[in-house]
Amino acid sequence: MERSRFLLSASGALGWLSLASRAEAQNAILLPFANGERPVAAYPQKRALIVQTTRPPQLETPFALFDDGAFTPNDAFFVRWHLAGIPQSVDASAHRISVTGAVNRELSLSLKDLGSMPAVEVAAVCQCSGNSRGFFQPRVPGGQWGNGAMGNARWTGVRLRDVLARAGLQRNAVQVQFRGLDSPVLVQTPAFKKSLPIDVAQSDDVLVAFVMNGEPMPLLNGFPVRLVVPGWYSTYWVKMLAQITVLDYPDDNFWMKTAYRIPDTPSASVAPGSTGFPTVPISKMDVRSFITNIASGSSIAAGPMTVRGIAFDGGSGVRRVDVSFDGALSWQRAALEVDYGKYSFRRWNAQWNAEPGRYVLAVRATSNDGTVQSAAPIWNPAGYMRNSIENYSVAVS
Ligand SMILES: Nc1nc2c(c(=O)[nH]1)N[C@H]1C(S)=C(S)[C@@H](COP(=O)(O)O)O[C@H]1N2
Ligand SMILES: [Mo]
Repeated sequence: MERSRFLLSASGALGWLSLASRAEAQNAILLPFANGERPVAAYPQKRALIVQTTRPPQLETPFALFDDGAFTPNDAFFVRWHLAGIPQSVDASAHRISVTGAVNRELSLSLKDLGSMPAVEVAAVCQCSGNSRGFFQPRVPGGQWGNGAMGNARWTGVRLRDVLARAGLQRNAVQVQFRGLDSPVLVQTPAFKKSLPIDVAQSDDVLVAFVMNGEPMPLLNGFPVRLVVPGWYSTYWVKMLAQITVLDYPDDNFWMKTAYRIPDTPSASVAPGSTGFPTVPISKMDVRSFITNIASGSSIAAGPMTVRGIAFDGGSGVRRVDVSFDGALSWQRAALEVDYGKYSFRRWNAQWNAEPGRYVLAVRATSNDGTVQSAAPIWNPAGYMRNSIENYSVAVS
């Protein structure tokens, strides 16, 4: 009761008729690769973020913010849309999600309907497949993100499985397709639709979520309701969810068949320049770790200090984190902080007695499934899934 009232009272109307002109450019930031200069601007419901593109809006979280805590505040959460036709407001009380296709009963669900179903909460990292693409060598086309196209939030919603059970799956169902309220500007552009295999769609943790960190989600992050697929890259986390279609055939729409595919090789890596290799749809995230309180290229004061950071993977959880203060020659085990679940950022810390000099710090995570980050960079033509060990040059004086 409480929850559905809270949901319906939120309007989601921003009046962002011209986002680009309303976003006041406050200053600029330099991402650490060639052509890395970006404006920094505050969009509606957002604090100042790094502007990658304005139409559609693509905003990156400044990396220093990840040092503030294990969860990324809603107003600091990155934003990525493919198509420029994004509603400027959504009336939550009128919003419906249709469930059609290979089902026994077609449904049209309101948020109130969802509010009457059992609610679950999961802490999960939402990371763009192309996070860190700007660091690919050789460079690849696509959004030149630094490391801030990711965030961690507590997502509350109902299980997709429960929604599908209400409709009743037919025996020939093989995938479930999702579409939001956004649409292409040109008729030739394919609408953004993503599909999950039927077993993933019915797993415990996939949610139709309407609350993000205890609040309605910002319009730019999918108000009033989005799909949450913990452990999987956020291309599947369809925002402003409006249509669920159960398919009895594998989805061959552009966003499944052509885009968001990775080489069918270990670590999704091929020799730079390769073409014509077999591909599979991108799915689970690989293991990553970062230092959050020291930026590469910075100068710090000598003395004992705590080095902090975050680690995560595609849902097995973080087993251990090691830090190096000598350019990956020797490693020191870091202490893992509070465990918010296997899909969440896991904070870690390590003690360092920093003596004057120049250092290369490095951090390496091992996941519970036994995967360890590698020093070797991966390469693929779309710039997906970067996860090599991060290095940080630091001057201590
Ligand atoms: N409706 C809709 N949902 C979408 C997209 C989109 O273009 N339209 N982009 C996807 C991609 S590629 C990413 S990385 C995430 C970004 O989620 P965020 O904007 O909340 O950070 O949304 C996903 N969901
Ligand atoms: Mo993405």
